[in-house]
Amino acid sequence: KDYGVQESLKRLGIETMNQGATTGTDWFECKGLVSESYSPIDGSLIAKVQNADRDDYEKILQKAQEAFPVWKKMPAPKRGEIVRQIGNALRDAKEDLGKLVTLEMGKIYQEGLGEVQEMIDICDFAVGQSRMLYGFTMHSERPNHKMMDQYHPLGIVGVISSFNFPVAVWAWNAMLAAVCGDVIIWKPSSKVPLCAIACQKIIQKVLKENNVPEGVFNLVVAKSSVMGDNFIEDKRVPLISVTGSTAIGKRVAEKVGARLGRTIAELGGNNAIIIAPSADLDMAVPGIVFGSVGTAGQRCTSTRRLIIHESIYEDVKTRLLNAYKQVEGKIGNPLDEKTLVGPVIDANAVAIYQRALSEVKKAGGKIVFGDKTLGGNYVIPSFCEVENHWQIVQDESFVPVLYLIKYSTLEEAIQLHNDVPQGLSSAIFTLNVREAQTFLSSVGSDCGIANVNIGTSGAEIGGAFGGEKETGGGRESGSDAWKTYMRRQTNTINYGEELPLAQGIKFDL
Ligand code: UN1
Repeated sequence: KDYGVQESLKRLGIETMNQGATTGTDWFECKGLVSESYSPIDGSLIAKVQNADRDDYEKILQKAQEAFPVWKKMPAPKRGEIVRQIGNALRDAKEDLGKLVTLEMGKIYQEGLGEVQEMIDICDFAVGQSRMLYGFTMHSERPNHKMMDQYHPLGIVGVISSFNFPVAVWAWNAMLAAVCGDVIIWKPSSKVPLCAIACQKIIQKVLKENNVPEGVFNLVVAKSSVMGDNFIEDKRVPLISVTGSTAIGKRVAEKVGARLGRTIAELGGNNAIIIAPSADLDMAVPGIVFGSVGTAGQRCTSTRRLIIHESIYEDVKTRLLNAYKQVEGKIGNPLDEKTLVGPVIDANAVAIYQRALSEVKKAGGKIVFGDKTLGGNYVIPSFCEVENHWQIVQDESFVPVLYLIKYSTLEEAIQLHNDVPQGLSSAIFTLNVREAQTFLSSVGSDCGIANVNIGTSGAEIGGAFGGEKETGGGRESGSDAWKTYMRRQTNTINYGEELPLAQGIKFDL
């Protein structure tokens, strides 16, 4: 069954394999190697992609450089108008693009649609933001002086995105950067190039219709090994926003830091939920299950650890067992609307799943459910009883394996919670206001995201997204994350006829 996939690909302008290779740019043919994109659903070849080589990268970079002076001079609300139209074009393409996300990445269609919705939402957010690039005004200590902040466009923003959110995380970065007056070069994960090409086509159409230079939004499809360090070491790219593993992020941050460039790093998570004695378990269990098995455990916000009060531990375990059994019956083709869990991305992810579970067993843990592969890239989501300090529990395994840990006091729960290298997302289920507020206080969760009575994943675009410690420290998406995409300037203006110095210094000539 095709689920209308071929029709969607056609409407998105993705040429399938029989028609030669699809390229990442609209305005010239790249000359790099031809790579292939396979669907994790059944391992079939979707299309071939003509990659960029180093010369192509140079051409694309120049195109971006040419576009920047034009784009940055356009008033911000006018840039917002272009982003508004991009949002509408994404609305029109929502089903097709959502289907392509499912086909190429393997998340269920509902989540594919949700991901495109995130793009639409950030477009709307960015349109509003384009009229709110606010700075403060300050009262000067000197007479007849005034002071203010200004935010100016920064330049070329590099976006390196990961396979698990092939389109949304790029959009968080790109749409904000665009209203800020920056131009964007996107290097998507080489596991999901077609999603990026489809977005690029949608955007280029809008740019063309509005006579905006094509170099405002650029796409470089290339293997990291081919691009080498060109991109991250390139001084012409003042900001690199990277999403991926902690190992990748460290490397990018080192290279960009060495040239004193700016980075936004959104890296690994080891997200936990504390289940307190008063928790409403009818709410908590679906929250846990969506967080741990949703997207087949491949969100950076996926729930990896459950820290459960001893008085309700057995009850939670039984309820989870029932829920996971139901999920087991709904593993399969993610295009099928009855499916809740699709495949993991590739054979390597299956191996990570197997390794995680065998490490748990080696350490003396107990696997309560799962520990079974189903052929292809399909695995049964698993949960097990572990100790927090075990190396395997300290690491982020990007697969649907959930760890259960018992606690007796809230203090102990928070200590276990924070005792991992990562710090992205966290949650507590409790009806006790003291516990909830303690969890959100300075002695509570050390993560960038801390929730009460909802799970760790599925954040809205309106909040700043990112985390602490090995998660990298950057913030993307909502709140005032836009400021990172701009160059800040403090202005002092003297409208008087004297030249008093600050701090009352006398300097008489
Ligand atoms: C990611 O996995 O890189 O909060 C991003 C969430 C989504 C974004 C996840 N809105 O789960």
